[in-house]
Amino acid sequence: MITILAGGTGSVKLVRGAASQSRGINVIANVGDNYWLYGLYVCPDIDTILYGLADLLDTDTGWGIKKDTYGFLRQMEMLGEETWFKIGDRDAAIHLMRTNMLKNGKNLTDITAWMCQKFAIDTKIIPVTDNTVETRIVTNKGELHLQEFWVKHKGQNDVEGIKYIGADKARANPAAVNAIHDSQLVIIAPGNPLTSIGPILSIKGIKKELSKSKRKVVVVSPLVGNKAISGPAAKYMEAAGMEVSPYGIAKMYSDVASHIVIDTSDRLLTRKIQNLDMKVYETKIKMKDKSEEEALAAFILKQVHA
Ligand code: FO1
Repeated sequence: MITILAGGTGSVKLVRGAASQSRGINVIANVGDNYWLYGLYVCPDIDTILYGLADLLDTDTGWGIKKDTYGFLRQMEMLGEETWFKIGDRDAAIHLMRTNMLKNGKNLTDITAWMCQKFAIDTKIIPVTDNTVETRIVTNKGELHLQEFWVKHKGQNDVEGIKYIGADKARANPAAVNAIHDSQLVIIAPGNPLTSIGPILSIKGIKKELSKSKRKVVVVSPLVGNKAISGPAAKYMEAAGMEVSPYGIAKMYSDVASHIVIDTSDRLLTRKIQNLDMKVYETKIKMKDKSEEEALAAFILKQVHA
């Protein structure tokens, strides 16, 4: 059994690669990006994994459903609503069903399992918690929800810090804790360390189980050199006072992971990372197409052993 900790657009490629190599994959999904909009509960990271595995993901944007239409959004605009968050028509159906099921007393875990069944996905997508955890970006202009900072304001404000509101009270999903415990290998996907994986680690029960399982946990660097493969990871890492490099990544995860995969071009850092008591693997980590997703997943499954 293999478990992958995953956020959004950076993580889905590895999840897809792993699912092509092995059955019985569990994905523990971030919920910190979840956002209420027009009375609908949007779970971007769960949906990105869902659409990615169902081969429905819009791979140009990295989110949403490919070839979706935007009639619903145009109508909201006509009604005077803000439309900076682009919800497509088919995507909206997912949020609507989820919201109705929540209103009828179902929890996010059961709803997500039902969605996986509807999309005929045999990978298990497990929300890290059924409680609310909200990632907020502290900026020079005040605190913003991650979606407002990144999508509405286009990540323009200076970042002073990141908060995971509700994490201290959130109960780790027992299915997530069991998945970590029962897996031979746990992979931390190359997602944003502070806004995709950080909220997962901010939940005590998850961090504790990972620390206990450290010998079988491998992290895949989301950086090559001092640049994020995609998204604003470098900006957030700087604000958190971290070194923006695969070494900074290794340091952040060194209490929950004992293996790290870095890009071959970063091999000069291997020695320094080994001093953190981590085993280092060098390979090509950028995944530009399906064959590269499969190649990286196959490399990890073959090379990394507890
Ligand atoms: N990202 C954008 O940059 N612009 C959007 O309008 C946008 C809409 C959107 C709708 C549904 C969804 O599931 C994701 C969406 N995203 C959009 C992606 C999202 O903001 C983030 O990339 C993730 O939360 C990060 O993992």
